[in-house]
Amino acid sequence: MSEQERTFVMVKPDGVQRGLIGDVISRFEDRGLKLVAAKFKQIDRDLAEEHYGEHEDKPFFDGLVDFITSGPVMAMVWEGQDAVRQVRGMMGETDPAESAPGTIRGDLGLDLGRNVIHGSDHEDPGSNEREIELFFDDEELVDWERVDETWLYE
Ligand code: IDP
Repeated sequence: MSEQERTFVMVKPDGVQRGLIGDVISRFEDRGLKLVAAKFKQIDRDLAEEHYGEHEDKPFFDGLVDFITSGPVMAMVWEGQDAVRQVRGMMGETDPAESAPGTIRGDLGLDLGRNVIHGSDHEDPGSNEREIELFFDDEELVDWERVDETWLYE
């Protein structure tokens, strides 16, 4: 098996309200990724502002913080080979309107400000570890083996 990597994923409040948690989880499970942590929670403004800190100077920042704190989210950690980049590929582009059919945003969304899912950025090395630490304690990350791992990896 090659090197495994962990990535932080969150079904945003629009995805939760629209009943899309199961669909999103199924896609990652079917692909062969392994769920190592999950937490259904209401984000407060401090956590939202820290999570999206890189965007604090952007005009959409306040609206983004309002939105991400407007209802519960499903925060998760998924593990697998090249997981950060593979999950980003499965998500599609930031704007659902520019996302290919078959991707999560391309299948499940239409609007930039309601794009269903967050995933750590493969172009920002270390963002996966930072985001995982922000949302989860070490002991919440579960070490386990999928029974099909020998059939998923050479
Ligand atoms: P990403 O979620 O694909 O990584 P980022 O550029 O990191 O995209 O932006 C974070 C989030 O901020 C996006 O998912 C989207 O919800 C929101 N966002 C980004 N750009 C805009 C914008 O121009 N208008 C409104 N919301 C935006």
